Amino acid sequence: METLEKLIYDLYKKNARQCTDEEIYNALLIYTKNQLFERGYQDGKKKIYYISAEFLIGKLLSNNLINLGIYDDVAKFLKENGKEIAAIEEVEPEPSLGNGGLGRLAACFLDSIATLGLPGEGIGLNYHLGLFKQLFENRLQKETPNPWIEEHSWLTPAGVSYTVPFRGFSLKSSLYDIDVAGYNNKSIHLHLFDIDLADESMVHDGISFNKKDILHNLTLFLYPDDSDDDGRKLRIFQQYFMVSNAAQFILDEATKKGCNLHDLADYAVIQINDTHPSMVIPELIRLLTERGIDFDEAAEIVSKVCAYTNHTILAEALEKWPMDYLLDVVPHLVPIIEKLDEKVKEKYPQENVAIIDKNNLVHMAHMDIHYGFSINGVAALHTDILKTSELKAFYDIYPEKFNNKTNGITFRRWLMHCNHPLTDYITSLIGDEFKTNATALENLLKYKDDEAVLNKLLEIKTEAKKTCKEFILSNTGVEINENSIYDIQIKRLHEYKRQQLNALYIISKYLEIKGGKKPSQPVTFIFGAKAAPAYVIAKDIIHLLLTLQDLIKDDPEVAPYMKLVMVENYNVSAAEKLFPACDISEQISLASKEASGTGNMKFMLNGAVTLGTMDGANVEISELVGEDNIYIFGESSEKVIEHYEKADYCSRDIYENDKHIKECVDFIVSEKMLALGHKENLERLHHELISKDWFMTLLDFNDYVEKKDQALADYADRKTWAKKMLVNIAKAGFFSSDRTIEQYNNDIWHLTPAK
Ligand code: 8GP
Repeated sequence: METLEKLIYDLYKKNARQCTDEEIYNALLIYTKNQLFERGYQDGKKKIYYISAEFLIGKLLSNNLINLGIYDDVAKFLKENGKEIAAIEEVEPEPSLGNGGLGRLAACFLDSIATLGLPGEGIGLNYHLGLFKQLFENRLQKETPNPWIEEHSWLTPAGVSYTVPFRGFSLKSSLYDIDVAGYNNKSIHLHLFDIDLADESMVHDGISFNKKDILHNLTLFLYPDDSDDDGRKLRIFQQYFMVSNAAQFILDEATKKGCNLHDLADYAVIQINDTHPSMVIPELIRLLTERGIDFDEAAEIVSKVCAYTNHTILAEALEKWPMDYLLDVVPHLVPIIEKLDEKVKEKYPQENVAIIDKNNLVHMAHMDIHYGFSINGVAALHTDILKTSELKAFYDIYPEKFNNKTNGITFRRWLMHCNHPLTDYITSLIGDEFKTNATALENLLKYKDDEAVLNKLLEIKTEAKKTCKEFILSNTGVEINENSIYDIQIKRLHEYKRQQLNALYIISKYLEIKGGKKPSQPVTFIFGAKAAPAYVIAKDIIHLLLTLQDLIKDDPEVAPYMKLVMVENYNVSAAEKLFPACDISEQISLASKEASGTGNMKFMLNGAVTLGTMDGANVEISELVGEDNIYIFGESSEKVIEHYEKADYCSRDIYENDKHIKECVDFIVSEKMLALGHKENLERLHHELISKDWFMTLLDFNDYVEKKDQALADYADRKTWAKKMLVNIAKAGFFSSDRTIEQYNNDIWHLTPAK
């Protein structure tokens, strides 16, 4: 730590004890960046380029210190100087470069790529104001800008710039890099392209801005509001800017290493993360033909380089761009896309696999599948559904392209960084092999009847709950009971994820307590979720939760037995405080709709027990832990798909024929609720549940109540519960993103890891 001490003195002419937390943070930022630079970067002939609109990387300081192997030394040094590393962590702003699961997955993957010694890079955009910062005002979500870039930051200008052509003008890019450290290994780069003229001052009234002013707005926000034409076109501007820079960068790197373009596939493999980067296909073809390669060969080369990951089966999330938009923004890609489409139509004339459909919509996923060599889903069930229903027509043509890569999470962040006490305890029991070989966690199973171990696990959980209670108090102003059961649902807000189902359960408990039936154990229901700014019903659900939060908190008859808290601006930093503290993990999507989920994995790794449907990776979790260690409810995915096919689900029938359900649903618009909440929001949501309920909330309600009641009752038998916790932790090894990345590499990328 001498160099750190010296650096601090050189910077501030005083020693660490006399510095402010901000000064220490800045010194550590410089120190860590230097260490990463000295350690060097993964390199090799062939590289994986992971292109993604989102990288939800979270704060970087502690994670980098862990991966550099100096976390403990730095923490000790700080302590000796009267500082707490936790306080220093608070100084760091969280990069706002992502939204949800897909973005966080990309971040976990970069960590694992570096850790496994694979040559790779992430490529995305440098959004100045992020997604948005969520505020609660009047029990409604309000979006405000989320600036995160400071004068000193993890971004390093790379001195790289390209020209990106649009219709009628072009834009110059500037590249910024963030180093992503491997655990005990070299780093890789996250490359973030930006424009120099981005003008944050044009944003007013929350997150409104002139969507037409591309020269100044291009990199302001991730997922700008696409409820109008200009918003949708802005997304195309962003996507093309991202992939054109990526394509130019990749060709530059490859040619510098001796690639003659014909052999590009020996130098580069591109993973297209959902459809946002799909235009990289026509863009690469454009650049290759510009450099003298004929069209057919260019298309063939690109098809050997590009692989596509699908993250959702929700039709509205599979991007289809009107040809008119593309003509307006990137007319030079249009003849290329048309040619690609013609080639497809010659061979496969059926409408459902066309790139350009009869309404002149360009199906980005279809282009990826025809002109990529691999398509993968993100959990076993999801990949099965892709093959047998959503993308069946493509599976019939290209069975060899389809493969599954069940998602994973990096244990460096989601255990070692966010839960030091649990990490240390596991290490004391089974050594630290699990840090590089996650399945070694199974060695914990030999302690599953060891009372001392089980008690210690409970003790660690209780401590985490106390810490989390402090966080919740500062975030929401609500004091929760650390001896209550923590039941947590944290994820993007979407009707298919069914936060509304959880809310209906809470209403039913509320009514029970009011009717005199007190639960034997107090419960705290914790939520965290952002709703897309234009997603009306999702925002109504937030309003319902916030209204219930206040109703319950201020009712002395109910508050001692249950609380509901909704964390404001749920992000990675909040997640790191919530996962370790959870008892019951809510994974209650309508079966078939959640592609995988990754929060479910983080919870189990930190000793929470899942309450979930047979959806996404829940299916694999349940197979691993066995039925005694998970609570499963709800309709199966086959049945759900059948309901959609037959269009025979009618929520109103259920509502009218089940008194209890009717009572809970109607409570949303009861006098009590309307006295606190807004009529418009609550009535709209009430109406939606009765007249549509597209994600079949009412169908699963009774089964959910039964299983949730069971889980809450089982919690009382502390020893048996602790055993469930232990089994969940022990079986979480499969969900390490190191395993996932190894599979991507073995089956898709074929890179040679550094020794
Ligand atoms: C998510 C899926 O919803 C989730 O099941 C999966 O675990 C995760 O991707 C990683 O594979 N999808 C998204 O985050 C997503 O579709 N985001 C849209 C805003 C693009």
